Amino acid sequence: MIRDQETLSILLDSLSRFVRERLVPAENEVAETDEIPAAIVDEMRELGLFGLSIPEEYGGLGLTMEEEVLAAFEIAKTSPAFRSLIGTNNGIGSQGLIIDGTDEQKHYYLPKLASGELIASFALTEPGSGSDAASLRTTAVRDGDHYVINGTKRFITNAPEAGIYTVMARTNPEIKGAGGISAFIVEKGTPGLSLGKIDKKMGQKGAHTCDVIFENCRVPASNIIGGKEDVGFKTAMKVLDKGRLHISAICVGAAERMLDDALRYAMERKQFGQPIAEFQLVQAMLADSRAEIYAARSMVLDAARRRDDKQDVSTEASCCKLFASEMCGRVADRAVQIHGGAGYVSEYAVERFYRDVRLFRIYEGTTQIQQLVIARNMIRDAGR
Ligand code: COS
Repeated sequence: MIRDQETLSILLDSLSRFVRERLVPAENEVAETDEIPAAIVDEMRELGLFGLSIPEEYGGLGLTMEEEVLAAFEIAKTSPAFRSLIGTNNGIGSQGLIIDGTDEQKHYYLPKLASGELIASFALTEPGSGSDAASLRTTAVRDGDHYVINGTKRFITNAPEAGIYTVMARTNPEIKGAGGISAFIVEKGTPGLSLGKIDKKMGQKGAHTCDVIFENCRVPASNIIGGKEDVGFKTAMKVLDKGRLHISAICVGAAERMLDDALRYAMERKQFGQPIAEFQLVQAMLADSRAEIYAARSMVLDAARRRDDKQDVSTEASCCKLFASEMCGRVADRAVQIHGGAGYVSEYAVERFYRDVRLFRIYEGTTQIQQLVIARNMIRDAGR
């Protein structure tokens, strides 16, 4: 749902320019230093990137899902680390509050997230609970007007930078599965909260993950999202429905970037007396990539429009995440292949992208979890 085409076009143009002129030239520095330069973070704040999908009444740009995926197509044409920094504020870090938070919680936290003053992160995964998220073991035990949280969360994106954590913890130990889980906002600096060392990842240098550890961490009872116990797993799943669409759009943008790089290389690189782009076997790789990107882009836009139309898009979001992330992996592989030996050395961005995009098939639900969600929903709907 595009509300105002002219304003959106201005936003997309300025994003595209920012990516081209500021972010792409800084990619190597970010990869080498594992840090996004502070000046760039400030510019991201000024552009409103931390609040793209936070409602306007809380200081964000309030983009609809369709507008957000169009913005994500642009942002993803550079290192995913830049997107990752703003991604949790717009996505999994803030959406729990936006979807299920109380008015008071929204008014208190969302303006700080929209401005980028606070970074949010989403703490669901644990050492023993990844795909089987409902088996999580972190506990939150009520003690007067507080909850006492104990447990460890793993691979938490932006945890080292975060000012608040959306934490899923078991408030009802009698219920082993999804039913006994609640979602909390925990602020940085709360006694009993500490961080593990930063994970050494295969790619996405500049985006940081680490363990978040809770040892008798006392959180005010008013910080339970929505003021309700035992509905936190559903909050997390609703958050992921939206997050999966966003990541799908990121897969499309990253694939477009890799294909642009591969096309440019194929037109410049000469072998057997002509540019390799003239060879039909190279053309096949270019054409298959173009067609698959187009398919993923169309799927993502369709699902985003349906979500704006208030439809349940759990199945569509999983279809998009499944197809777009696998597509992105295939495009990365072909882009390296087209670059030949040059694709294996770090002088070319495609070597870095190949490693960076591998994560897309894993986080916010693996490909196999998307298959499971799609098939389960099909069987449920057929039985109605
Ligand atoms: N929206 C709203 N509610 C949802 C939902 C959704 N998209 N998906 C599930 N629920 C509800 C179900 O309706 C069910 O509620 P009831 O018991 O009232 O019927 C409850 O949540 C439990 O769902 P379900 O029974 O499907 O849970 P399972 O444990 O069987 O499986 C999967 C859930 C596997 C789909 C879930 O654990 C998952 O998505 N895992 C991957 C986690 C992930 O993406 N991790 C990435 C880390 S975050 S970057």
